[in-house]
Amino acid sequence: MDHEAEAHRTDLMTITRYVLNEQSRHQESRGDFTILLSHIVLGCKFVCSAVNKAGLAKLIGLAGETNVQGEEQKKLDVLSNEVFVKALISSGRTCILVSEEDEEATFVDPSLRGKYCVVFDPLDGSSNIDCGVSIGTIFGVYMVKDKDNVTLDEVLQPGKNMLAAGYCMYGSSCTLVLSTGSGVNGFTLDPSLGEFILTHPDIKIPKKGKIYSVNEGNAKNWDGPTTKYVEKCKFPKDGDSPKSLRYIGSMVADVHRTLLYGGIFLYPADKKSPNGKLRVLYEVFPMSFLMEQAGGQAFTGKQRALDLVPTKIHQRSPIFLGSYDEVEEIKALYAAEENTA
Ligand code: AFP
Repeated sequence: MDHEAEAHRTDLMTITRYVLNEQSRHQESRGDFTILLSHIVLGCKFVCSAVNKAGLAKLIGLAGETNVQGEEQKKLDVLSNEVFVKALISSGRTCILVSEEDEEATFVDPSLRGKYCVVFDPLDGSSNIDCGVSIGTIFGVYMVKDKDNVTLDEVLQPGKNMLAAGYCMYGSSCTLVLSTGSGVNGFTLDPSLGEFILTHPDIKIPKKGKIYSVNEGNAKNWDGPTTKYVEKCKFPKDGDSPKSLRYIGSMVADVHRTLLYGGIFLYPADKKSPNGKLRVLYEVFPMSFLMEQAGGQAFTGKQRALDLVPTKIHQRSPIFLGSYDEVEEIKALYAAEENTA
């Protein structure tokens, strides 16, 4: 019997235990972040369960449709948003919420206010729901200076000011990946315990990768550097093997694979969408934060993604993120183009 492995199996590091351990390293900490995170985790567990039951419970459908009982059905993304908004407000630790589902930011009632702002996409990849492909929740956390005097500027901050970021992927297993600014850790939901257990400690993205991930259907409208990079992935001139293409169309799933196996995920600008498609606050920033924390890079085509200062809550940006060396290549192609302009 492998006693060491056995000891490991019986000494479970849950996400709450992990964050409490982290908290104990900061004497000034009063446990507010642990409480906030436990509410985010609750939202993830609820959405995971709803996603798993979606077909059975007839949760899939258009918002506003009625089911056979004549009750109004809620589309999964609408339901997920409601669950997260309520969980975050009831934590008593938030003051501003920005959700992909809501046009305006939510300012929490002063009586329930705490010091954190949470930006999130409650159910990213929702066009994949109906065919059972992996989808996820993405979130980022900022801290305000004065919770009694908050303005929208508190969330219009560069991503490098985030305190924590993460995502939860609802796939063949439910995996929550989190960074509080000192590395990246992955936790998998054990459905029998109802607990997220540390299964991927200290994730580091491989420095180079053999996979590229992009919607090639947009290729005819790409700019020069993106076209050159993808051409090189397919027809390398330096004797390397061509890279494999993997594209799910769910950012959480594509980024999760990139984080674990290495490679690059790109959603570039194109002639039709000069700002790309993905949203800065709750897609680009949290994923860029995680990539950097895991040793990779994230670039917008112009600058380090985490240096971008958003001016609108639902702003979009092109994004190239993944293994350090792959993003380095993209940066060199953009720099070369600028020099010839
Ligand atoms: P949906 O939520 O509409 O499915 O969009 C998903 C997403 O925001 C992101 O998760 C994907 O990476 C990206 O869009 C896919 O976009 P394309 O369908 O244009 O490739």
